[in-house]
Amino acid sequence: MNVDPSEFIWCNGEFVPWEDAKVHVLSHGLHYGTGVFEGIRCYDTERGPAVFRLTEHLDRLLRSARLYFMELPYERDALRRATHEVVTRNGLRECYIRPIAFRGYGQMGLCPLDAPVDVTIAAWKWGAYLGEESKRTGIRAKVSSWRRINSDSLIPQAKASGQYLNSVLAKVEALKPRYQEAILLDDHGYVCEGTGENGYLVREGEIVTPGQSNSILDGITRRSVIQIARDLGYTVSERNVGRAELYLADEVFLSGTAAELVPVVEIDDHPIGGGAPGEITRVLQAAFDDAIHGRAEPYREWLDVVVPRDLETPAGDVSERRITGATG
Ligand code: PPE
Repeated sequence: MNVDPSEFIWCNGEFVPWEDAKVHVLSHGLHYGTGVFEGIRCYDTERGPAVFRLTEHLDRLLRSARLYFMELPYERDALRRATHEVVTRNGLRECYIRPIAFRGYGQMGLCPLDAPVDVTIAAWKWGAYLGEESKRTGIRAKVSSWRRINSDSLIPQAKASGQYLNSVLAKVEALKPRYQEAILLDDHGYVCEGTGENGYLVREGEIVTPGQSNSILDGITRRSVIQIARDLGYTVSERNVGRAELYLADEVFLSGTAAELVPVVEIDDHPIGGGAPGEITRVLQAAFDDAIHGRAEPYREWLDVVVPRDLETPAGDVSERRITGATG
C-alpha cells in the first residue's frame, strides 16, 4: 500500500472518516470509467500550507466534467473551500490532493446522463512520484508500443478516469524491463507525454515540448515550467517531436503534479546527453522548487494559502463520525 491514510475525506459535502469513504460495487464510474479527477499538491510555505495553482486545477476538473456531459453539483468556489478544509481538518502541511467526480450508483448501461454524480476530495502525504532519488539522478524511460489516446476516440485534454487504461498499459509495459516510465507517441508517431507527466527535450539550449495538437494533457505544471523557462530567458517551442529527437537530445525531462520535475537520463537504452541530468533541467528544477515552496516572488500568486481561520480547528476536536462540512 503506497497510500498513507489521513483522517477525513470530503464526500459530497460531508467529512467522512478515511476508512468509511466507500462506493457501491455497481457504481457507474467503476464499470465504465465515467469519472474526472485532479491531482494537486499543497506545499508548506512560510505563509502556511499553500495549494499550488488550485484555481487552475479546479477549472480543469470542471472542464473535464463538461467534456463528458457531467454536471457537478458544486461550483469552483465551494470546491476550493472544501479543499482548504480537507487540508486543515487533516492537520496536513504538505500533501497530495485528489478530487474526483464520478458517476455513482443507481444506473447501469452506457448512458451516464441519469446516473448520480458523486464528488469527493481526499488528501494525504505522498512523496516523490518516481522516487526521491530519481529527482536527482533521473529515470530510465521507454517509448511505449501503445499509442496515446487520440481525439478521434477520446478527449486527450480531459483528465478522465477511463482514459487512464491507456496509461496503465504503457506503464506496465515499461516497468517489466528495467524502465521506470513510459513515453507515449500519438497516432502520427509524434511524441506526446509520459503516463502521468508532460515531456520536454533540450537541444542546443532550446527547450522543445509537444503542443496541444499532439494529444497531450494540458498540464498545469507544464504551463508553469514554460513560463518559468521563458522568464529565465530560454526559448521554448511547442511543436511536433519525432521519436528519434528524444535520443538525440542533450536533455530530456518530465513534469507533473505528482512527479514534479524529473530528469530522464536514458530512453530505449540510449543515454541522453551524458547519461546524467542536464544543466537546464537542473536550473528549471531549482526554479520550480522555489516557486512551489513560495520562495520566488514573481510566482507567489500561484500559491493559494490555506485559509488560516480553519487552522484554529485542529482535526483532533472533531469527534462525530460524520461531520457536515461548512461547504456542504
Ligand atoms: N499528462 C498526464 C497523462 C497526466 O496524468 C498528468 C498529471 C500530466 C500530464 C501533468 O499534468 P499536471 O499535473 O497538470 O502538471 N498526472 C496526475 C496523476 C498521477 C497519478 O498517477 O495519479 C498528477 O500528476 O497528479
